[in-house]
Amino acid sequence: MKLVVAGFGQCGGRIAEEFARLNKRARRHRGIEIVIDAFAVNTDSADLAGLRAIKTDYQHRILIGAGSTHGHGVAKISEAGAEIAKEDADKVIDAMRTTKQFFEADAFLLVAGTAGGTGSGVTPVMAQVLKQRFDKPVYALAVLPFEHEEETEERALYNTAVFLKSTYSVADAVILVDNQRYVRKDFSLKNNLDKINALIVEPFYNLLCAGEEKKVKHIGARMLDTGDIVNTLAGWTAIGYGKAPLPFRTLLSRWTGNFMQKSAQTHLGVQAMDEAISELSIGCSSQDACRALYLVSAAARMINVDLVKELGNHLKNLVPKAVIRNGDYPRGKGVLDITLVLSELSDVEKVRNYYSKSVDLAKEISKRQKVKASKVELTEEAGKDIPTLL
Ligand SMILES: Nc1nc2c(ncn2[C@@H]2O[C@H](COP(=O)(O)OP(=O)(O)OP(=O)(O)O)[C@@H](O)[C@H]2O)c(=O)[nH]1
Ligand SMILES: [Mg+2]
Repeated sequence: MKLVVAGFGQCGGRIAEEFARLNKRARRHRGIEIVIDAFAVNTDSADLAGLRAIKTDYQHRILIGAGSTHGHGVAKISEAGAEIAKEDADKVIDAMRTTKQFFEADAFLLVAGTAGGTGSGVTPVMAQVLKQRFDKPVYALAVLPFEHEEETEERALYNTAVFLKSTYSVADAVILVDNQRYVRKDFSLKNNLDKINALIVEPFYNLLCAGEEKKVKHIGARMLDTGDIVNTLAGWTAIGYGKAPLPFRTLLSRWTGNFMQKSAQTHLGVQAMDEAISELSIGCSSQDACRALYLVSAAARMINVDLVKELGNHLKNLVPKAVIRNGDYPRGKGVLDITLVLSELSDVEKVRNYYSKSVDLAKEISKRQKVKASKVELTEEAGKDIPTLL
């Protein structure tokens, strides 16, 4: 599957950049393209300048709203981000169209942190415009705030709720990524975000590559292609990745017909699947998924009918309501890995909480805006008899 990736705001831009890196890796190691082009869009010129892997020209690092913000950002006001996007959407689309293979893309992936003003305001508007202009799926990758941000910044909650409601109503799927789930004790603060971003995009590597393989030896018995992904992604979505290192003896042995060995392989597969479930990008109940997809990837001799069947049975128990699609991808040597997508989730507790916590906030924020406006009227009224020098 080939994507056009656009990141909005600082977080979006940095993750779009990680997708550009993923493409370089696919090209170098596998000779295939999975990201046709990657763009970063921001109201803040300093954020755009800080990127590394996005091409440096103004058609890839796109500054919007310069007329109103002068390149200084919208300071967490998502309404301002949305207004700017309505005015400057054409600028972004014109830049995207300059990409040579633009029309070869299978889908758009729009990425943003939901807590800031630019990403949360611009993304839903761009998703709507892209849906209106092109006949391609539009997916959003929504990065939810860390716990400490939710506790201390009311705007983080409010922007997230507004983003989720608006984007869900226009995009084909919203892939939820909870920043808090990626925090690891062994990450130092400085390179924390870089590591988190790498972890966020990793599950997309095999998923996007599998259907683009041209060499027969890397094409599975059941190849997972773009159609499988498009038919799986719908509504609220979680993605996960798990791997099981192959024991030394399995690596050495060329004979896979042995019963003991087969059951050991199946066990590894189930282990990787369980890790993928526990490492999903958002906490959710697998029982709520109406669609699911898994891709098993390992050396060709490791993948056999029994393994695929066992994994299917295992997943069916975990996601009883879901239509399950699957594929195998003969790639790699020392590890067996599973990419898992749970989609069309009928409930996500975190989303429900954002909505319920933001109802009062929405009232409060609109009240404050009215008070501000009436104060302006008041000072104008009070000063009406004072002469002006202008
Ligand atoms: N995973 C991840 N999260 C990030 C990154 N940068 C910022 N965030 C998170 O994204 C949210 C803030 O969004 P930003 O992207 O900084 O804000 P913005 O969209 O640029 O909006 P404004 O700066 O308000 O105009 C917070 O929850 C941050 O924790 C990043 O590189 N990776
Ligand atoms: Mg910013």
